[in-house]
Amino acid sequence: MTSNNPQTREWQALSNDHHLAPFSDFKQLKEKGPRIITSAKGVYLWDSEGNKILDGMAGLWCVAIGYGRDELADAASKQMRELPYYNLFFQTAHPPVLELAKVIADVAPEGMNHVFFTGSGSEGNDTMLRMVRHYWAIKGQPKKKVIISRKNGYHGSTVAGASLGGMTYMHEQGDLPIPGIVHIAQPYWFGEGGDMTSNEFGIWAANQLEEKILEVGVDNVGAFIAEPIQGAGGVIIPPDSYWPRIKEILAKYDILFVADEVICGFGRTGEWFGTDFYDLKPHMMTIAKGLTSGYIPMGGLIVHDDVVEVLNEGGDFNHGFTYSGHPVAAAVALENIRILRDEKIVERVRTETAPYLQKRLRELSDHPLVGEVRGVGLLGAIELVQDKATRKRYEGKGVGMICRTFCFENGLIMRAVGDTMIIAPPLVITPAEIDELVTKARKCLDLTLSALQG
Ligand code: PXG
Repeated sequence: MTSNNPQTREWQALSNDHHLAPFSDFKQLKEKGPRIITSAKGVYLWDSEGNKILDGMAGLWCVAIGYGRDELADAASKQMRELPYYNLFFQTAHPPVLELAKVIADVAPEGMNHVFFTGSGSEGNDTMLRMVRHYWAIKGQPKKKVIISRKNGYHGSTVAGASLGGMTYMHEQGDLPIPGIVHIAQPYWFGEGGDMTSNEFGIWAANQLEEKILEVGVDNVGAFIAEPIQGAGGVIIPPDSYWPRIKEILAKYDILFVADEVICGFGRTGEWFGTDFYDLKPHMMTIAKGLTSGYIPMGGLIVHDDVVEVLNEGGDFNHGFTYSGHPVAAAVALENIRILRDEKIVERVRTETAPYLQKRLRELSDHPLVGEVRGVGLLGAIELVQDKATRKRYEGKGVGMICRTFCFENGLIMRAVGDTMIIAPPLVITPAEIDELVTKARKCLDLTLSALQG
């Protein structure tokens, strides 16, 4: 409890007494007290101490159109007055969900024309797992149950989501993964590439998929799931050789390919989807986050026509949520996508702000702490190292956390994944705001270096 502000202290006391926060050490949070975020506009947040903070993470990778857009609030309010809730079970539907499914099909890659809605990305991936197994059962191959995923991938925090994900610290709590989910190496050259060149390593990592398919037996494998670019794992941009080799392997074996677009989707790479950026041609795409710019929870699974054709022959799909396709969420998503399209935000990322951010970020490569700067679109990662040439880390110093704390104190949200600093600002960030972000990032790198030397 560090604040002198009575209002902040009151909120922190409520946190201590009643709130259990996600992905947190409850006891440690009680000692430190949470920072209370009270309002936001554009790319900026304000906390209860009056600090203005540049949000380099778009909330949690989601606030694509920036904070404070009245149009989304108005869309929600209008829909709440007209039809605040109705379900999609028992042969009913409502206009916002139908219009939204059509608009998503318009912006999604060719053939991706059907959407199953959920309340989150995790539920989208639960839906995927059940739909993949249902699909193969309908096709008379019920043994094709195994889903291949990747170490250090992130696919959510439900039992299926956390199992699909490759976060060992999540698996350790509660006997995960569940049976039928196996993991292969990730294409993280900087961390795991050893003496290989980036492209050699990309081929090696992709070949792990083929090895795993052969080990499990193609008759037992239902699908491969991957993020086009791993987000929560530390903005892992695969080597150029990776996706082309994965595509060759997928073409060889009869399994489904699921692109988890929860972070890459809706413009983050400068294309509508990460699959457009890498030309991946998936059978299913998990979506959430940018779908509503985080203004209201919503996720879903976009499904290719070829898969739907099979599902159409399978009778009931016994799966769904009370809030599948919630009308208020659908109305907000519709307005969000209208803004993304009308204001040409994805095009602006591709042609203007992504090239500018990537150029400015790479200027940080000369900093003594920085081993690599990488990025695509409005995603960026900065690797903090002790020795640039050997990529040796500062072992046991928690450098990433030191840097993250300096960032917070200096008005910038930049996340730490281990000793990798990551950013994913709102898609509406301007060149001037990018300048501010990079200037603050350099200052915090300097402060981190001084702290390590002091
Ligand atoms: N897939 C991907 C690729 C994600 O990034 C999910 C699925 C799950 O979505 P929901 O809506 O169920 O959270 C995500 C979510 C982090 C962090 O630390 C990232 C996410 C969630 C929480 C923390 O970067 N991504």
